[in-house]
Amino acid sequence: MFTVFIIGTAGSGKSMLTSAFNEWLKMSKQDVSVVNLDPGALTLPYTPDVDIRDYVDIGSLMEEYGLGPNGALIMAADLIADKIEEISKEIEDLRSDIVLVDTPGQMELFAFRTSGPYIANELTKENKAIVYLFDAVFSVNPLNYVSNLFLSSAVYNRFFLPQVHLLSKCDLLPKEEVDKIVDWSANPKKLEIAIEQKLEGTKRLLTRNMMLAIHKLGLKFLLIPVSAKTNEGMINFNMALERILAGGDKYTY
Ligand SMILES: Nc1nc2c(ncn2[C@@H]2O[C@H](COP(=O)(O)OP(=O)(O)OP(=O)(O)O)[C@@H](O)[C@H]2O)c(=O)[nH]1
Ligand SMILES: [Mg+2]
Repeated sequence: MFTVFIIGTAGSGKSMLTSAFNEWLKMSKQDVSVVNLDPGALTLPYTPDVDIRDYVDIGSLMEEYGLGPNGALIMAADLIADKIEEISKEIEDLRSDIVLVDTPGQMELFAFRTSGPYIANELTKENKAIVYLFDAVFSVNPLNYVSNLFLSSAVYNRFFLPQVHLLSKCDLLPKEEVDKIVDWSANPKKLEIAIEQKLEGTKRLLTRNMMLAIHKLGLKFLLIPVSAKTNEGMINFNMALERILAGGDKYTY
């Protein structure tokens, strides 16, 4: 069983991508299941096979403990960690070849508190990967793009799992803009030029130094443009995952 965690900032398109990729894999005759790990989700664009909302209820936590929504989400994450064996068994019983896990909207809850990496670790012991989403519209600005680079490095530093980087919602940008951002991800010199051209003063200085720091760490974040709306890029995305998880083979024969 291969498990794929979809991570990204709030609204970056995690749930839609989970849904679209699930459908796409099903069409390619792959044995796939979907897990919703977001206790705060009100509606989802897919029907989860395992749903964390069956284990914790944000509404009653808020009521019972007098918490705000974020306090309740933090408490929920700890409760989920306590029930991890049960949840893990429910996932295992699906006996799927590939499991897509949609993670909480508030990325920091999953990525930066101890419960998230614990959950990821305990949920399944087998082959895992992380898919990190860069929202295309947000990433047009080099300052935002570099901030996202930082966040994705922080995620990597937390989980130490193979990571695939996607430029999500690419249908919302003209092709030239998409190509430009992908170019930045492949070629730091191009990004440096964009920073010089588009930013000024302290912002320029800080962004450039942040970018150079990440580059120095030797972390590579080659972006694959995808759209959950048009299914553009799904083939490339899937190839990158197959390479990481299955050594280039299919998940299901
Ligand atoms: N045009 C376009 N819109 C998209 C795409 N993916 C997501 N969206 C829109 O972006 C918004 C957020 O999408 P979600 O999939 O809910 O994002 P999310 O990361 O799961 O959001 P949270 O879980 O609330 O943090 C919705 O309005 C989607 O319709 C895409 O590929 N193309
Ligand atoms: Mg979501």
